[in-house]
Amino acid sequence: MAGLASAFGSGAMTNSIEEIDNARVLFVIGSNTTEQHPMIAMHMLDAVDKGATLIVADPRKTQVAGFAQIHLRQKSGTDVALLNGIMNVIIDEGLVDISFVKRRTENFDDLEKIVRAYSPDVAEKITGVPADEIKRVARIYATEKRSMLFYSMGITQHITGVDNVRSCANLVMLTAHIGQPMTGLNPLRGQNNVQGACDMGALPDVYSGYQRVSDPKARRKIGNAWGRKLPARPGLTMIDMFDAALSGGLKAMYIMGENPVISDPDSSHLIEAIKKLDFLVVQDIFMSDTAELADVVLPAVTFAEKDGTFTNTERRVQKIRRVIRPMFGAMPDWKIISEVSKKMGYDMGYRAPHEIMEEVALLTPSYGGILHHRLDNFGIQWPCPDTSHAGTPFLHRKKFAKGLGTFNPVDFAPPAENTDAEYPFILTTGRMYFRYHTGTMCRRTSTLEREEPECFIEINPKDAGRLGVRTRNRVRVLSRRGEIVVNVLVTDRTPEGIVFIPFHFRDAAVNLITNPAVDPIAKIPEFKVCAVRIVPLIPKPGERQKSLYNRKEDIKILLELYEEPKV
Ligand SMILES: Nc1nc2c(c(=O)[nH]1)N[C@H]1C(S)=C(S)[C@@H](COP(=O)(O)OP(=O)(O)OC[C@H]3O[C@@H](n4cnc5c(=O)[nH]c(N)nc54)[C@H](O)[C@@H]3O)O[C@H]1N2
Ligand SMILES: Nc1nc2c(c(=O)[nH]1)N[C@H]1C(S)=C(S)[C@@H](COP(=O)(O)OP(=O)(O)OC[C@H]3O[C@@H](n4cnc5c(=O)[nH]c(N)nc54)[C@H](O)[C@@H]3O)O[C@H]1N2
Ligand SMILES: [Mo]
Repeated sequence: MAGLASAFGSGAMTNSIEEIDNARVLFVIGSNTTEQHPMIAMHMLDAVDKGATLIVADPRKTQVAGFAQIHLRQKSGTDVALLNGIMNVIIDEGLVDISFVKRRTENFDDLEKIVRAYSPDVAEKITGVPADEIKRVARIYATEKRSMLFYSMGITQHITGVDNVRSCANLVMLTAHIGQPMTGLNPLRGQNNVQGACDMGALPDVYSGYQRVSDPKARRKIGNAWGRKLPARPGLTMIDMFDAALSGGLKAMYIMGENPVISDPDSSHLIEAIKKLDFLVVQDIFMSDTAELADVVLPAVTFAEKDGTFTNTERRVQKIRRVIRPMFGAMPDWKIISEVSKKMGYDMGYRAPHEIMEEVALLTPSYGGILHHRLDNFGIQWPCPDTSHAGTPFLHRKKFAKGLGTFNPVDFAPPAENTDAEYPFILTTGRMYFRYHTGTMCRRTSTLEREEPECFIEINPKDAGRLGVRTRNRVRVLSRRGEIVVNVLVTDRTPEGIVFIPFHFRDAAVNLITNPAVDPIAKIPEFKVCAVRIVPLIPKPGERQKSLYNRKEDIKILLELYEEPKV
């Protein structure tokens, strides 16, 4: 999910969460912030209370859109056209920060050429957003100095994910909303430590700190520290790995902290690939759906049972501390990996997490001054080159990491799958407040479970009328990959022609029907757009609607969780 190349560096917030409070414009595109990043959303709502303008661009009427002064409801997968339209107005009306563009960027002429073709009227035709709204947003975002842009999966989970991020970067540079406090290009990263995992090189083409595997100097430096010659060729991405497993080129896999059986697109294809493997190891804190398919399951401990660090979306490295003793002989992930490595003939020699951090600091310029003993209070934001450095609240102050910021103009391209007579609806998928991903963790708490016990599909009232379905009716949802059965939720949260299903429910796993098409550069799947057909299911006379929990083992678990209401 990471490694999205931007015009000027790696994928973390350029600025800090605290700065949000005093920003004047918040442009939130493809992020359901109040539900998915509630702590960050609190800062946004504080800013709104102080008079900031909140602009949300999302096809769905999300909770955060309810707080916005302007809500742009573009058709799914048309963000490049929307952003080009906004930049067209900025150029046309002379709102470009010319001195910034001259001093700090390159390739403006190419951007101008492409963007000129996206007049507000052209952008309206593609996106469905009224031309006047596009003009209004362009003026507000460009003219206010303290304008912050935020994006999340609504921008990245497309075959044009990199194009979308590039368009956001183009907009930010065009208006000089970068390199100053209360500005910036701010991706809201997902998991507690996805930023840290990427920073540490859990990507196929980089070592820690985004030092490239293909760079002989980096390879030699790290190889020397480890006493091994390192391969010069980048590894495979996750999607490529499963394809290789399916074609027989990859024989064994070690999956750690991930439940791809539920979270990857087109999951029946994925399960087929897993079954072809000779050997599968899964390292998890619970028996996940993927662990059930493994030859060996290695039990890891949770965040509360280990020491170490997590790095959050604003690049802040924070210390975590063990508060309960590990149970059932489970071990921290680092320890399991070290033990496996030792058995395979290479002794990593770490005795505790702080020793690993010392090695990270030694080999990673941006983490050079980040050591456990310095993290006790508030943590430190990278880059932090040495132990006298206090960390970096916002990036790109004087120059971009690569020198000049490059405009990467992009043309609009449609999603991989379009609607037609057979599959007339666009399906978009995502999350909701009360659930966490595939449910291996959150399904174990009854307080969360009761909030939204079953999977649903959001359908606009007009579409529901045409289909003849009501809330809580059951429908089949079919794509070119497969089908699931879900409950209907009639709501104007989703616009006509678009339906939404959360991916949290294993009993109606939406990834059985999503499209595995990926962005050619970032290899991120197009979770946000595929084409589906909806078929109403009406119970026969005298029959009651069967529960979605229709598998034997699920009913058993369910009965254990419930008690009879007391009369
Ligand atoms: N409670 C809870 N919080 C979470 C998570 C969770 O599972 N549960 N997961 C965490 C993780 S790992 C992540 S990555 C984040 C994700 O956080 P978000 O990205 O905010 O969540 P999503 O629901 O995936 O999608 C965000 C929005 O994208 C919109 N969208 C769909 N198509 C398009 C489009 O074409 N363009 C635009 N602009 N928007 C579109 C959807 O309507 C949706 O509101 O949340 C994190 N926080
Ligand atoms: N349709 C659709 N699919 C999506 C998305 C979408 O928007 N739509 N979003 C995608 C995104 S952004 C994400 S991030 C993925 C998430 O997909 P996954 O990462 O596969 O989902 P999780 O349920 O978070 O699974 C994490 C696993 O890690 C385990 N775990 C937790 N803590 C630890 C630990 O400390 N050590 C170890 N070893 N294991 C641990 C949990 O028990 C769980 O089984 O889903 C992706 N899939
Ligand atoms: Mo994520």
